[in-house]
Amino acid sequence: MNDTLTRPSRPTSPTSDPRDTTSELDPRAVADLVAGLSAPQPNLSPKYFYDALGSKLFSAITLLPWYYPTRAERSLLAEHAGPIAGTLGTGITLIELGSGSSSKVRFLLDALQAPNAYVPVDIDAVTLHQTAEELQAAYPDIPIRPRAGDFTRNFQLPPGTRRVVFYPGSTIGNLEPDERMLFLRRLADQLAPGEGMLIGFDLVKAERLLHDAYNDPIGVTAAFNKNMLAHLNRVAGAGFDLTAWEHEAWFDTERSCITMALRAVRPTQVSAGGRSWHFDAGARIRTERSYKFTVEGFAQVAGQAGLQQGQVWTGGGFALGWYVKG
Ligand code: SAH
Ligand code: AVI
Repeated sequence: MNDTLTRPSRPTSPTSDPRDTTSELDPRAVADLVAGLSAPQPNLSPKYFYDALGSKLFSAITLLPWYYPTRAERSLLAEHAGPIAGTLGTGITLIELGSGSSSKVRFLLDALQAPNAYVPVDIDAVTLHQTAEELQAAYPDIPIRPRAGDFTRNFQLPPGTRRVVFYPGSTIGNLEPDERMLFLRRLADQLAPGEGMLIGFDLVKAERLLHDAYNDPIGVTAAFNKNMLAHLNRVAGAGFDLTAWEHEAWFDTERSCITMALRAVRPTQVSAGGRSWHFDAGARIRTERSYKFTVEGFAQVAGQAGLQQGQVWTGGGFALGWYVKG
């Protein structure tokens, strides 16, 4: 037997989803890329992490021993499913923002009394529709109505009986404070009195734990971070050289957030939308901020958006709170 490893005869394409054969560019992604790279401190929105591969890399992150938030939130949901379902109420329309693999919602769907419908919303349409199909098979009596799209862009809540917005994962922590406020206000304005949001958010904790959660030694977080460049090469025609950038993540004490960035390991060029940018070795592009909160601080944010804090369940350095429209 010949056990020599063979190389593929052609180099594989740098696309992040090998099944995607489209070459059409997304004009919004091109505009975001041009604006982000032209900023005094170059930055790209974390929403560009999530193509089909990015969603899978995120799922892999959730299995890492160092990434505590997913395990902590799942434990809260498992432990308090009954009281949480009681708080949310009977016959609700459950809308999940950033549903991803929709694995956490199963705790709620198992515990809720006669939910009217489940509406998962996600920017990664491939993962969204695959997951919705699996979920529909597992919960044949609950209508599952997936909606693909960017929830930060003029998102309209679907109509329904007593709507509850489930926003887990501390995905809210990836919005900047001004975006977060606008976003929560826009949602709160659409809710009727008594409707509300069940929000998962990460708590401030020892810097070492935070650092390790975003700097895993296996390199999954680094791959997740770099996949954004592969995604933008595909959808925005960005000419990122994937070998020229490395992952960085550190805790920013002043802002109380982890910042993730890609750092040029040598001088490199990027071109897109008829523009080009030069990055010196050591230059950074910020790709994500992940804000960490206190329960009191988050209650204030919610209050300013018109949502009143109800019960909050905490554990494992994570919080899951009910915020209701008054
Ligand atoms: N809720 C899951 C997944 C969190 S990862 C969990 O708690 O584990 C963040 C999810 O939000 C991803 O599935 C990503 O595709 C989605 N997402 C991020 N930004 C988004 C946006 N602007 N609009 C819609 N979905 C978004
Ligand atoms: C989805 N979001 C809340 C994750 C976070 O922790 O900010 C994304 C992530 N970034 C690196 N690891 C995980």
